[in-house]
Amino acid sequence: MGYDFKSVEKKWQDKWEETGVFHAVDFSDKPKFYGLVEFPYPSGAGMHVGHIKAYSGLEVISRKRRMQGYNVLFPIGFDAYGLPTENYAIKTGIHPRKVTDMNIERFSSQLKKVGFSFDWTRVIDTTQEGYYKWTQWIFLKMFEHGLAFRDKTLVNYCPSCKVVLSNEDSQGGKCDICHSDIVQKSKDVWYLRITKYADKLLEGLDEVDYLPNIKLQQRNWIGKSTGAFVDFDVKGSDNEKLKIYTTRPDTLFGVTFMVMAPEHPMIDKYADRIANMDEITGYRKECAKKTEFERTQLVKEKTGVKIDGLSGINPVNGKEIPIYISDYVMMGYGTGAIMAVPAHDTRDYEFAKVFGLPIIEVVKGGDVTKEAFTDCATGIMTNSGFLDGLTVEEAKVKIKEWLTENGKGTPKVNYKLRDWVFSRQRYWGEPIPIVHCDKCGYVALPESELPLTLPDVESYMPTDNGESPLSTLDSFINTTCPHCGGPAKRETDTMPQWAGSSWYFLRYCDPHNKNELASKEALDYWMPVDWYNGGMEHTTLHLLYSRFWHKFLYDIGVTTTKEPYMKRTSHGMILGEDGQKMSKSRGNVINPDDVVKEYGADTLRLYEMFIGDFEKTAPWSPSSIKGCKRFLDRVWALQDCLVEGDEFREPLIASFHKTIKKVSEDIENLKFNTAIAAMMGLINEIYAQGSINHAELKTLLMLLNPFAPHITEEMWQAIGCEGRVYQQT
Ligand code: ANZ
Ligand code: ZN
Repeated sequence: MGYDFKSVEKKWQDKWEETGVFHAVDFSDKPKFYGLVEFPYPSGAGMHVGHIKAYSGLEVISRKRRMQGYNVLFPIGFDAYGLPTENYAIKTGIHPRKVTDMNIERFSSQLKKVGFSFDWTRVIDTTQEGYYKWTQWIFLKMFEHGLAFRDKTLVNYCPSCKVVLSNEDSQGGKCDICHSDIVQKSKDVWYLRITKYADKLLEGLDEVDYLPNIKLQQRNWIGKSTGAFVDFDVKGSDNEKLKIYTTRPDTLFGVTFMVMAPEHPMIDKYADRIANMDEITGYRKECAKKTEFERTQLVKEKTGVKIDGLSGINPVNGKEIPIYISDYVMMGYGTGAIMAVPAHDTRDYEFAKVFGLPIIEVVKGGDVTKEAFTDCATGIMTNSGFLDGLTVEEAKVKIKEWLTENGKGTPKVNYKLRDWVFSRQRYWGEPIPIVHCDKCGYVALPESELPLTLPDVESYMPTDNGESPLSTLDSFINTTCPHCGGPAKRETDTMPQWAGSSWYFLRYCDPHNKNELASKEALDYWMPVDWYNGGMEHTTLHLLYSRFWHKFLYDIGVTTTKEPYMKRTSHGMILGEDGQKMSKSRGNVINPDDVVKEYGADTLRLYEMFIGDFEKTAPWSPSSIKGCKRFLDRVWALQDCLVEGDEFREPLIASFHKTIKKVSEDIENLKFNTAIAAMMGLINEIYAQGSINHAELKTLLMLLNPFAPHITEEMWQAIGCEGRVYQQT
């Protein structure tokens, strides 16, 4: 008897939907489990096989949790604001609203065809007024608490997308969206003061169970370092001090030159005393063309210009120190100037070699005639006056005391983390609910005026001047000041795509609430997320941003837990058959619809869990899909050798218990592939044995159900078992 997956899968999917069996129950007495997957961006390309893998991990775990007696919340939604939709809309002339609705519908039907056990009553779409009202509300709260502010700054500007990008959206000096080169442009923008939360974001990592490399990424991005500001007197000036930031004040005796960022304001201040100002101006012009990424790359040859007319005085020994400008020093970090210790810093070493500057060893242990000795955290000080003979650790303490006592410097903690550029000059995003009044400045809209709806416009083309398309809409811009009632103008920038995804996990707890972003009771019951799985590409920024918003909401009493996610894991990407990243241009993209059509949803699910280690990348393999299909056919055919019996029999009894243990444990450790392999092994043993009894088949169906829910429900019913598999314990 053949297995007709087409009609069977559809039948069960309809039943699940009609009966609402996977709806999460608010406030049930059962223990709760909140499993979260990263909600998709509903792109025009439809779903990717990578999405299936991304959701299958927690799908299996959620189904297992239900069978373990948990009340499970396993939601899905759509992160639907963003540039690709807007760009598509511009190209085709179809309004972004329409494009988004079409794409969401397509994604939903694709997800349902795979049989995921999502709670479809809690679907979120970040572009709906009922949702973004609260995104705007959170922004206003941040504004109220001084965490949203305006600043003029050099921003990363993509001339092709005509949009200002955050550093994270322009890594490598390229636009994340269109991959063109970024240029630097001065602009007034909205910022979120994430730096205020740097320490909380670091400390919180001790409370959560994230994969070690994910914690490391969070820590590195925050980049906390402990060091000191040191003041060098500037010779040739009136009492001027050149302040530097260093993590190694213990190496002060090894300073042989200093470097300022090309943009350093001291240069302009003393322009009339600098003999080679022309040369310096020329160098500065060259630097202005480069992105931060180009400037900080280690591999390139060091360049710079010596400032002729200014030099520093080393506070520890009174030595005169030449000052250079060079693009390897950034204006935006520390003080924009450094003391260079070529013996113990690689970049300084390279610079010293190019400019023929002296190299003085101050920590013993390396060979500084060959290279910088940087691995010197445990070394002994030398050539360092009153620090000689101390360990590096001791010297750090002593020099900080000395600097403080002598008024030459102060201990200082520094962070790599920058404030978050929160403005986008595009149409398809949440309007920023702020009004600008000539008298009152930037004024928040009252809460009663939320949501500030995105106007439904005919033209959402970017403007030529880099301003938002909303800036061309007089009816939108002109308003009255909520504070003084006088004429005022609305903010025309919109929020970045990161906004909607920074709090969506809260909305799932109470998605239809009209009065609050979610009720306290619902948040109390469901939060924190017990397990969050997503792509490795989101373990830095999305995780950091959403933890920041959550911590802020905790501080103002909205949320009840300090951290949003108790556990975070990541899955590996699925590559094309050729081992390359799947992409339209390479023509190696696999459409999940085709696989479902040919082999069925159970086979696709099983295959994606079997394809290799869940956390690693794996190439697509058609022959392996066929193997998974064959396995399911063999499971189906077990009905032909079914015999009576309500206990495991010798000699299968040990194998059954081993498989139960292995599948249960492997699922918890994301070892889905070996769990499936164990079931395949068991089936071989059963066939070797010649028969399977009722109790044995029931057990096998329960074990397999989280992976292949359709075929197992069908067989469960066919062999006359009570209830449904997902109701079993
Ligand atoms: C002297 C020194 C000696 C340094 C040594 C390092 C090793 P993190 O850990 O990233 O905070 N630095 C400071 N400000 C800079 C800027 N604006 N642009 C480029 N480099 C800058 O590193 C801080 C170190 O990076 C500082 O400590 C400084 O070099 C450099 F053996 O000072 B150090
Ligand atoms: Zn006003």
